[in-house]
Parts: sequence; structure tokens; C-alpha cells
Amino acid sequence: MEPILLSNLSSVVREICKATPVTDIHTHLFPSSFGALHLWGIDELLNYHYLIPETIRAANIASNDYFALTPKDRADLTWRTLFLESNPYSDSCRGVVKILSELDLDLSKKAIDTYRDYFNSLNPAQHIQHVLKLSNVKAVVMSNDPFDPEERSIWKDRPHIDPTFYSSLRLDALVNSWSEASTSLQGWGYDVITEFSSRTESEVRRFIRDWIELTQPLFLSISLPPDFSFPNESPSGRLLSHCIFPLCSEQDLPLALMIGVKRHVNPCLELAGDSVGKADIRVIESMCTEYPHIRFLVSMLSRENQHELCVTARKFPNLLPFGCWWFSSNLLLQREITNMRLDMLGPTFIPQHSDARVLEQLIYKWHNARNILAEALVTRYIALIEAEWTITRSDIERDVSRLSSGNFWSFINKKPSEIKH
Ligand code: HDL
Ligand code: ZN
Repeated sequence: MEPILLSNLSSVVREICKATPVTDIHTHLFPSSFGALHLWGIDELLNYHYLIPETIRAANIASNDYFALTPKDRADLTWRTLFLESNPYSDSCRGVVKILSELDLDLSKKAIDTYRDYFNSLNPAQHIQHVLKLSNVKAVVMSNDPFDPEERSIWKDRPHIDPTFYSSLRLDALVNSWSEASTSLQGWGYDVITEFSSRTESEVRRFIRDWIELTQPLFLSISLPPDFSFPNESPSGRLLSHCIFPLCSEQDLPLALMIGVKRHVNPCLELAGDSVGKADIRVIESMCTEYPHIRFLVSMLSRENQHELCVTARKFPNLLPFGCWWFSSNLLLQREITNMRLDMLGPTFIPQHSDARVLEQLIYKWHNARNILAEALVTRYIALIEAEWTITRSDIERDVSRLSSGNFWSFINKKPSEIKH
């Protein structure tokens, strides 16, 4: 195969990135069979929690007055404040514009009701396939919470799961709110006590096993606060050591850890009220050291943790950094983190996940992610070609495929075709 020339390098790399389907390993999306949990359309897009603080700040409205509005009125306020009375600058605002543009809607009039008419005219199941095609996403991993009442009732009916959707079992409520979780478990017939006992640990393992059987997750996942330490004798430390790690080993399941989130810093903002803090990388060092056979997918929320996460990944092959999470998912930090990872890890990481909550967000989040990956790769290919290293199209396709999905599926040691839905 002919080596790539500098003259068409950038266009070839962009084309390959666009043509390579991705596995989106962390989202809050659901298939249409999950009813109201499946969010889509212009009002959900404008009520996305990333846009709530931006609206409240720009509209100078009290948060309780904002939340007293109907969802439609909140969307109208966001549209007026962030899109009509200002240019849409933020990552989330530009994302809405990109979505409307990719759906071929008329942006000249900026008339929100015409967009509502468009979405109201759609068939939800067909629209999902259209959005997956536009964003070239071949697999979407959900975050399934066994403590969420709505999800519990849906799972109990064993819903049809669109084969594009996969499960991950999210255990924040168990690990970070043990007192409430133990009461819930007692109500569901698990013989646990809040004060812990070996019986309690065994029953918690039974609870998690029951949900692994029900949901068939690709991995278990937990988010942790910046001040989390490990090992520790607190409920979260005991649950990890005596319940979650043993089950990861028993069930051959990786553990995804998302570290550095400070929940409810401003509770008046509800879901938008969480913030960020620098975490202690020694948590990852001690887990990877003590559990070398467990595979850890790790994303950290603070910009200040990114470099040490890269260095730590160089020390532990059972550690796979993933994504530019949440407050890191903007142009500047995505570029910084992706370039840092390529320089320190080569192609052995997962560049991005969407964290999408509303279906159409896949369109802009993956458009941005592909652009940033292509830019970072081209920089390195230029240096290599100038040093007379030959690079072929298939060399590039191989590495983009690894970064887009291959790294994930080989790390979890599974193939998409193996997963029961
Ligand atoms: O804990 C998480 O999974 C975070 O991603 C939160 O859901 C957060 O609200 C979010 O959606 N970030 O993108
Ligand atoms: Zn998330």
C-alpha cells in the first residue's frame, strides 16, 4: 500500500476518523423501550443540565424561579437567553447548533417552534437509528442504576434491549450512600445490617450478582469524591474490598472508576449542582497494586489529575484511562488531555466517551471528539513523515479503530457478539 503524503494527510486522517465507528463506553442514554428514561428532542436538549447554570447566570433568574417554570418555558428561556440574546459560545450551546445543523433544520430563522414541530413529527425508533448513523456510534453503554425506582421497574419486566445498547452496572448509591442503601436492600429481602457483618457482605454480593444476571453489564462502575482514600475502613472502603473487588474477580468484570466529583455543591441547581475537586492518585496506585488481576477503567474529573493519571497508567497495565469527563469535555482540555495521552501512552487509551443524556448529543459530542483526535494524530504523523517514516492508510485505520473501540473491547476481554441482550 502506498505511503500517505503530507499533501493529503489531514484529509485522509479526518476521513478515517469520521468513517470509524465508535463504542461510547459511558452514557446516560436508554433505548426507546425504557420509556420516559429515553430522552430526545429540542426541549430535552435545551434543558440539559450543562445549560442550566449558563441560563441561570445569563438570565439572572433565581434557581427556584427557574425550576418553577415548565420544561417548555425553561427551554424557551434558554433559547432566548443563550441563543437569541447572545451568540451560543459554550461547548453545550455550540453542540445544540451542531445537532440542528446535522439534522438539516433551518437555522436562519432560529425559530424554536419549527424545531419542536420537526421533532414532534419523528418516529422515535427510526430517529434513534438516524442519530446513531449520523454520529457513527456502533455501541452505546448505559449507566444502569439498580437503586433507581424507574429503572428497577423497567428491568423487572425484562425489556427488549436494542442490540446497540449495552449495560454497565452503576453502584454509586450502594458505595457512597450505604446507610440509605442498606435500608433499601433490607426492603428488597437482602439480610444486611447497616453496621456490617460477614453476612451483610455476602448478601451485598448476592444483590450485585442478581443485578449482573439481570442486566448483563460489560463492567461495574462507581464515581468517587475527590477526598476518597483507599484502603479505608469506611463503608465505601469495606464495600469495595469485601464486595465489589471479589465480584469483579469472580465474574471477570472490569471496574470503571470516575473520580473527583463533589456532589451537590449547590443543591439549588439539582443535577447541575455538582462540582469538581483534585483527587489523590494514590487511590489508583493502591487499587492497581493490590488487585493486579482486576482491570480498572479510570476517568478523573479534575484537570490537575490528568497528567498523573497518564503517568500511573504507564506503571500499571491493568489501568486504562478513558474520556475527557464532564468539566474536561471542552475544546481546550480535550486537546490537552488527548495530546498528553498520545505522547505518554501511545494509542493505548480511550480518548472520549459522550456522557450523553439526550440522544442527539451523540452527534456533536462525537463530531468534536473525532476532530480533536484527528488533529492530535496528524501532528504526530507529520513529524514521522518528515523523518521519512512511511505511514499507510491501513496503519492509520488500525490505530484509529483501536482508539475508537478496539482498546475497550480487548481490555474488557469481550466481543460485542458475545453479549446476551
Ligand atoms: O456521574 C456521572 O456519570 C456524571 O457523568 C454525571 O452523570 C454528570 O451529571 C454528567 O452527566 N456529566 O456529563
Ligand atoms: Zn456520566
